[in-house]
Amino acid sequence: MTCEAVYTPNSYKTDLKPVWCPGCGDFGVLNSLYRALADLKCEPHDTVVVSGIGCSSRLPGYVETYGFNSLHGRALPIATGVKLAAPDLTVVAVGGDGDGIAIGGNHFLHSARRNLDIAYIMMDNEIYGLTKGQAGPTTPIGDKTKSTTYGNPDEAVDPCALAIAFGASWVARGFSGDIKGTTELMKQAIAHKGFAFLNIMSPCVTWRGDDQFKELRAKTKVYARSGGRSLNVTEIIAEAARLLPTAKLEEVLA
Ligand SMILES: Cc1ncc(C[n+]2csc(CCOP(=O)(O)OP(=O)(O)O)c2C)c(N)n1
Ligand code: SF4
Ligand SMILES: [Mg+2]
Repeated sequence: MTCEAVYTPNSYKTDLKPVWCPGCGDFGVLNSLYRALADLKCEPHDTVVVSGIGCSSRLPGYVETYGFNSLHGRALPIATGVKLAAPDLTVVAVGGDGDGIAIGGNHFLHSARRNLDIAYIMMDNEIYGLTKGQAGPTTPIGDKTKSTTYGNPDEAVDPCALAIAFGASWVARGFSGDIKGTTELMKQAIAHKGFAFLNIMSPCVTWRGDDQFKELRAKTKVYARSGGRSLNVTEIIAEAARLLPTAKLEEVLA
């Protein structure tokens, strides 16, 4: 007789209490991940959560699986090593926009291109949170931050568009304030066989103010492309079409 373990979201909580600021969007991401792991019945001993450095990169310490809080920008090389050494493990890489698009940008592009079976969850607050609020690659043009007191002079990068351009086989964008929707996207990303990129807009209440929550919710949109394996592509493309201006949609899906 075999006995299947029963997992609930609480099964994945560790004794560590998150040190994020009250109201940080990353709480929503963490709670969604607990739910997704439970729904997928991920065995903690067969699951690894790998991060770089940043507020968001503290997340592996709060998840009762194997975990690795590594170096700034290096979540994906380490996740790649784990997956190559032990292909049967479920590998989830997590981190911030700075970690994944600035210092780790090159790893992000080539991880998408290699299409290894890794789910990459980016907590995008459009800022360097841990180092006290400097502008990063996803900070909108014109935004005033600690390092751009007269307004950010640079155009922001769209991480989803980059992932699609480099061949990621599953791409989506969520919002940390929408736990139900984010959980669903995480389940799809983790179940997807190939590189799945999930860009979760996750407000930094300390360095971006209360309005960022509202702005990010309004901006949240979904892009997706699939190699035809585990996604209902029609559904996702329809969602993208609903949310994006036609010109942008054509550009992204071309
Ligand atoms: C090699 C290296 N360069 C710079 C830093 C300083 N540093 C730590 S976290 C960080 C940026 C964090 O921003 P992000 O990845 O977006 O995470 P967040 O804190 O916003 O969640 C930087 C520049 C570092 N730790 N290591
Ligand atoms: S500084 Fe910002 S990103 Fe970091 S824990 Fe606080 S609210 Fe979250
Ligand atoms: Mg950030």
